[in-house]
Order: sequence, then structure tokens, then C-alpha cells
Amino acid sequence: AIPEPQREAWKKHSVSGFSDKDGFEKELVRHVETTLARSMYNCDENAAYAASSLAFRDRLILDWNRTQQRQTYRDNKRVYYLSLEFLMGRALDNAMLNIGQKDLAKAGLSELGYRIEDIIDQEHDAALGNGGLGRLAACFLDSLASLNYPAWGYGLRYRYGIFKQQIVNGYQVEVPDYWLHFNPWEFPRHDISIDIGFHGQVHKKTDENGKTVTSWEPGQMVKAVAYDVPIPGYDTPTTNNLRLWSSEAASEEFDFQRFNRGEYESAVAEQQTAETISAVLYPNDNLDRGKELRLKQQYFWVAASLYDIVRRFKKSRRPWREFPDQVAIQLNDTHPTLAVVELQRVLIDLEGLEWDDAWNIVVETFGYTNHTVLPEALEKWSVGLFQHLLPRHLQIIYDINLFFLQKVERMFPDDRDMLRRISIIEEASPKMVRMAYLAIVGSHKVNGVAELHSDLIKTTIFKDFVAIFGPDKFTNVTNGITPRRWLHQANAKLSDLIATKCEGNGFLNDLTMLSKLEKFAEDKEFRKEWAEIKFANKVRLAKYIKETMGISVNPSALFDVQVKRIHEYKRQQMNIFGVIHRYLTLKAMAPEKRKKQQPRVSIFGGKAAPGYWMAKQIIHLINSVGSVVNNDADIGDLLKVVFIADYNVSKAEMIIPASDLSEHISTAGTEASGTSNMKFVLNGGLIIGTCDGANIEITRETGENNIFLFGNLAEDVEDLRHAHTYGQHSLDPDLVKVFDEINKGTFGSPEDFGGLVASVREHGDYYLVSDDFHSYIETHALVDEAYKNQEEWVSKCVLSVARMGFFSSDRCINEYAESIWNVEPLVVKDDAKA
Ligand code: 7GP
Repeated sequence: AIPEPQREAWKKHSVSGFSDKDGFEKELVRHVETTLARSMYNCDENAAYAASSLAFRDRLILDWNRTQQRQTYRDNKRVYYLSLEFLMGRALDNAMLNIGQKDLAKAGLSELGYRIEDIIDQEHDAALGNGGLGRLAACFLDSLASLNYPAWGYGLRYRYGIFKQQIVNGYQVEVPDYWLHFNPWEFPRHDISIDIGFHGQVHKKTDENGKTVTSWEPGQMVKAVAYDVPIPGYDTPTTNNLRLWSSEAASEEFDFQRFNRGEYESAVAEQQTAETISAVLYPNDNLDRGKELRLKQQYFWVAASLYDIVRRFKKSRRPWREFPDQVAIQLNDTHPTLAVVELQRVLIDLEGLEWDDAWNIVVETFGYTNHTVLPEALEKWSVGLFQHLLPRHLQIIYDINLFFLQKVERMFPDDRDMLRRISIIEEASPKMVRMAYLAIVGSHKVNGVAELHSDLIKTTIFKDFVAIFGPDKFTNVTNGITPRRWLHQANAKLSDLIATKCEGNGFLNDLTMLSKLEKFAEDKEFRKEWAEIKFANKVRLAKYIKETMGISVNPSALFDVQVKRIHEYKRQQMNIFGVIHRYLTLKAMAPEKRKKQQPRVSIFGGKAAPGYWMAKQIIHLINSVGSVVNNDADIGDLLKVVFIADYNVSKAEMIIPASDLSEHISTAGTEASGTSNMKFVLNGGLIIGTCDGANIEITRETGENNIFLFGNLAEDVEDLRHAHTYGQHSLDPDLVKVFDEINKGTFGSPEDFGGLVASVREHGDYYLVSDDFHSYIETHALVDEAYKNQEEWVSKCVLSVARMGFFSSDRCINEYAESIWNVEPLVVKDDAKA
């Protein structure tokens, strides 16, 4: 720190940031003319975006500095959210809104000759995630900052985020997403770098006190360099930190020696190998592929993050037993589970603690969130791979398992099979490490993400663990979404209208205030304004569809939307089969009757994992149906089918506010929660959905009359599957007609869709498409009926929004803070006092 006498000079020059339009313009022009080396003669929209972002970044970093100083000074317990994915989307709009300066920026940009929407549109999404899990992490960061929690996110700085999707001749084509050409939102911290080891040997020796000391001598080192991303809270002085690690070659000198020996190429190759670790996000959603590089990513990120956390703790010079009083670490699914092992290693091998003392600290520190029950998504790593990559960690895992098995054996001496079932090491060939079990054993709390899901994990995949640890270790925290991005930012007009009836913008900090809207559900004038906003949002989407795909859709039609990752369990195939059924029904009608039908636009969007053949077939079928239906003169505006390419966060912000009906139709018991369901309802759309995930709680909150539920219940799924397997599967007759039409070649070569049809017809219909098809079709007919009465429809939408308070990620974060982390917000009274 600077000595006292010199501090005056510092204070005199301390930067304070802009607070009005002129100040913003001045900063913008300064960045254009100096940082970007341009002028008013060559400042295009992209440069204006860059300069605006830099101006806001400078502004944010001041809050960020103050927040960090305050949190260090107060030294309260902090939360660390470890997530391999953060699906952040765009930052500029969010920063302007959260610090309350969008109006000022709009006026400033306009004076300088730009439209703010065009400037915002220049930004490339930060897409460091696949889907629900990654976007949840981003919503959580927003809530943590907005509620003033001392919290850090830790992740990886992938050079390539989730691929960009193009549709070529109806097929998905993946294009790499290199997003770092220009990223004003990150601060490289080259001073914060940590060497991370891999491979090598483990040594045991006895010290002077006769104690065995184990040490690990890695065979390869990779350097982790920190990049910090400021996370502004909404209307608070808190700007938290998201720290992303980038991998580099561990030491340039080492390379230099080799270079001198004439091994230039191999020296560079080593550097490239190191850089590979953080190069690319694995593009699988709800699927584990067990690739070695993925395990490397996990350890690299977890070890760097823990080193950082431990270093911060050690500065306080507290005894180790106070570690869990200062540090709460949340594991976002099992991807960071190695943190459990790494902390145990640090405590016993490096800090010299006894096993039991260390283990108590570890368990008190960690919490684990499970996001799926799908077996193909549960992580397992082979023992051989561990032995090769992380030999010391494997030993520790074996010890953790040994002590755990001993405990279980004492508890259930007569149940031999229990030990086999719950062992962290699966005795298969090859032997596997079951990461979820390790995460459970290493945490003090395990939570699911919606009530049904949390009940299911307790009665199915983790049943034995409930018997061992007792039911209190397992809890539920129903997911939530940030209303700042998903209402205020995505749907400014609706947000403003709501503010006129809810005593201002307070609902953005306390979403339960939306209940004040309830009494306007029957207010004709209010409903009219509401409907006009929905219509304007649909016009905007229709324009986008026309411009990008050349398809004309009528904004007065019912917009029926399913946008999410493409997955068999999410059942986009059922949706498109339903669309085909609708098409056939319309075609078979007399023209007079046909004219009276409710016009619809079926909108799809979502990426398929590159290796997921069935998901790709679904995309192809949707596009093939679209090209037939959209060009059928008998049908006209009655039905259009649109697949919007490259669905991502910023597209979601445009699509969701334009939906009348959205589809959340997973096989009951498969979708842990879903979060877009919440976004759609919050934006004044209704849901057609199954009794799955958070749909159930949305129904509880908004009322059964305001949602279109259909299909079999989770409790019946097992019996139905059993019946399929034993040949009692008679296909739904309407679905048979759909299949016949596909097989006739109406939508192109039937072989192209053979897998989809066969999965229902021949392979047991695991996802119960046929079982649910009839009730799905019938429920869509009810939707058409309901939509005819627009007054009543809008009233349902208003009532639903009024009752969505529960689904704020603020509520969710407060629940984690209270029941899992035991942390409190850092309330700021006098900001000047750091
Ligand atoms: C998702 C779940 O599928 C979704 O239902 C939930 O809303 C979301 O997490 C947030 O909790 N899971 C994933 O995205 C995923 O990849 C496997 O889970 C690890």
C-alpha cells in the first residue's frame, strides 16, 4: 500500500466516473480517439459499441474495486460458485440497466449520431455454456450481486464458446465460436497466475516425528492465468467478480532452454498442449462423454480456484478450523467435484492437518447441486485415467471411499449389497469413479433444482444415501431467473407498463410485488395496452424471421414456441409430429371449415450436440416439414413452421417476449426444472406442458386455469416403459397417420427420419411419445379454443405474471444463502467507508 503522506496525491487524482450524459459522451469520444485510434470520420457502429463498452467498463471497475476493498476489509464469509459454464449473453445492455444509466447512454449516443439498439446489437454473446445449467449460473451471479452477497464465480475462459449453428439444406452445421477478437468486459490479471500439476509420481516419507508425509511430484505443469469479469448488481453498490482461468505453458524459460538445444518445435508444441486445456467448451448438454481433456479442464480449473480461495483465507491468519466459517463453495453439478479431493489434499499433504480434521473442514465447506437424473449425464471417470492424470488424487479418493464404506458397514452390517451399490468406486471393468457419489460424501448439503426433481433424486438415484446420511442432508432449492435480464432488459415495454401499476420499478428487486397486477387482470384498458406490447414484440420477431429466412409470418397468428437444446427427452420430435398432424387435419378439411381455424406459427430453435444423431434428425425433420407446409397454397397463414438458427441468450431475449404459447413437454420425470418456462410466463405467455420439473410449481403459483397441462405423470412412467418392453405397446392411431405420411415421402426421403420413427415404433418408445400424443393433440385444441377469446386469454397472462414472484433467482439465492451457505449480504450504509 502507498504510505500515508503520499495518499493525498492519490486521493486528489482518484477517478470518479461519469454521472451524466456529457460525461458519458466525453468518455466515449476519448476511447474512440485514443484507445481505438479512430475519429468521427471512421467510427462505425462496431467502434461505437467498443467505445461505449469501454466507457461503461471503466465505470464498473470503480464499483468493482470498491466492492473488493469493502469485502476484504469486512472479511465476512464469502460464497464461491464453481461452474464449468456461465452463459452470460451480452454485457453492455445489462451493465447500463443495472447501474441505471441506459437513458443517459441512449441520449448521449443519439447526440453523437447512433441508435442505442444498433450499438447493443453489435455485441457478440459470451456463450460459455450449453443451456440451462450455464444460464442458471449467470442468473445466480446477477442475483448475488444485486443482493450484495460477497460472492465470486469461478470458471474457465474458453477461447471457443458453444459453437454457432447454421442451417444448410435443413441440416445443422457447426461453426466455431471464436469470441475473443475484442472483449472489453474482461481484465487480464497476468500477475495472478498459478502452476497446476498433472501426472507424475507420489512419494511417501517419514518425517522427524515419525509421521508419514505424502507428496506429489507432478510430471507436467500448466499455468492458470486469471481473467476477471465484473458483475454489476442491479441498483446496488456491489460489483462482484467472475474469475475465469486461461491455460498457458507453465514457464517460458523452460521453453527457452529447449529452444537453445535446438528443440524449437517441441518447445512450441508444449505451449500449444497447455493452451488446449481452456481452448473449447464441450458442447454436450445433459450428456457425459468421459473425454480425458475434459477431466484435465476440470482439475485445472478447480485447482486454480482452490489455490486462490485458500490464499485469500490464509491472509486472515485464522486457524484452519475456521475455514468453513469463512468459505462456502457450491458445486454446480459434479463437474467441480475434484475440488473436494483437492482441498483434502491441500490440507493433509501441504498444510499438515490430520485426515479427520481436514475431512470435517471439507464437508462443511462444500454444497452440491444436482441438475439431472438422466443416467447418460451422470459423470464417471475410469480409475485408469485418474491414475495416469492425478495419481495422488486417486489415492485420496480411495481413502475417502474406504472410510465411507467402513462407516456404512457399521450402520448396515447385514446389507452386503449396499456396499457395492454406494461405493464411490464402481467395481466394473474398467473400474469407474462415480463423481456424484463423491460429491454427496464430500458435501454437507445436496440439493435438487425443483420439488419433483429433489424428491426423485431422494427416491431413485440417491436413495441409499438418504438412508445413510438421513433426509436432512438432502434439500430442494427451486430454480429462478433474474427479472432484470428476463423482463426489464428483454421486454422493456412490458416492464415499464408493469411499473405504472406496481408503484414503480421496485418489483425488479422484489418480484413478489408483481402481485399488485392481479387486480388489473379484468381492467379492459390495461389489457389493451398489454396486448399491444405483445403484438409489437411479435411484429419485431416476424420482421427478424422475414429478414433472416425470407418466411412471412402473420403477427396476428398464435405464436407457439419451443426453444431449448434439442434432446429426445425434451421431445421436440413430439412437437413436430403434432405439427404434421395439424397439417394433415387442415388439408383434409373443407375450405370453408379450414378458413375458420386458428392460424399458428410453430417456432423452433435450439442446438443439437454435434455427435447427437437423433437430435440432428429432429432438426432436419422440422426444416423439411417447414419447407412443405410454408409453401402449400391451401394452408397459407393457417400454419407456418420456422426453425430459428443459432438460438442463444440474445435471441432468447427477442423470442421469449413474442410468444403466446411455449412448449415445455419433456417426458414426466426427466426435466429437472427448466428455467425458460419461467421466462416465458414472466413475459406474458402461457405454457403447454407436462407435469414435470418446475412446470408443477408454476401451476401451483399461477393456477390450474392458466396453464395447459397434459400427459402421463412421473409416477406412471416406469410402468409404461415396462409395458412397452413386454410388447403391450399399441401406437396412437393419429401418430400412425403421421408416420405413414413421413414414410410416403411427403417431407423428403423417409430414410432421413427413419431413426425418429423407429425409436417410437421399434425401440420401445422410451420417451413415451405415443403414450402422450393423444392428450397432447387434444390439449392443443383447447389452446386454440382459449385463444379465440382474446380478452380472457390476456387476463390469464396478466394473472400469471402477477403470480410469478416466487421464480426470481433472488428468492432462490436467499434460500441457498440461508439453508446451505450460511452467509449474509454485506449491507453497505456509508459507501465512502470501505
Ligand atoms: C439442466 C436441466 O436439464 C434443467 O432442467 C435445469 O433447469 C437446469 O439444468 C438448471 O438447473 N441441466 C443441464 O443443463 C445439464 O447439463 C447435466 O445437466 C449436468
